[in-house]
Amino acid sequence: MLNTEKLLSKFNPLTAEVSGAPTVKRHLHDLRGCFADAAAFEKAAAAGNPLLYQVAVVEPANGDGDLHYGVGRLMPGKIGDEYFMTKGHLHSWRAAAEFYFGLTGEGVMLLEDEATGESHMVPLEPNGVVYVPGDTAHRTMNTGKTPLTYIGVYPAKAGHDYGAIAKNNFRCLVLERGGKLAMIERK
Ligand code: PAN
Ligand code: ZN
Repeated sequence: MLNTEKLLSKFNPLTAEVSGAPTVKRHLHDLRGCFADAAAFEKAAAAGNPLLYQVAVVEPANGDGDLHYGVGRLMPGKIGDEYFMTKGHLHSWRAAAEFYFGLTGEGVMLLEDEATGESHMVPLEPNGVVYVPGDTAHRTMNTGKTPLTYIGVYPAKAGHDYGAIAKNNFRCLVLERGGKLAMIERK
């Protein structure tokens, strides 16, 4: 049995901090290649390198059946018409699914079946839980005006594979069109 410290962790839903857990930070320059409007990206990148998101990662154990979770905080903002987003990834162990629990703010998740490219845009909001099936690339976008916070729970052995997305990006993008959210195919 794990010790009490590992059996209980406490997250702050506003700051996405977990005491004792390491936090990964991603800044604008880390997202080079993710946004469709390259000129808008370069303009913003020349002006600065703000924090776009951070994730506190809680890893109590690493056995076959164990679970990990991350608490994410994604800032509001846009590059061109596209909302601030996470890099997005597949799990290295492709079969690994994940639950995302919305905590604060307004966002969406872009889910893309690796084999077929079938894509879905699913709201990520307080009291909403998004199921990310296995073999599905996933990316989170903040579509609101305040920080978006959420928890993702995944198998300890899931692993993160950023390679395919870094190479080909997602098939679709999510943007604001005439004041509305739209998912469109990348040209
Ligand atoms: C999440 C993500 C988190 C950051 O914990 O890792 O939202 O997104 P990127 O990892 O794509 O930068 C998760 O899905 N874990 O599996
Ligand atoms: Zn994941």
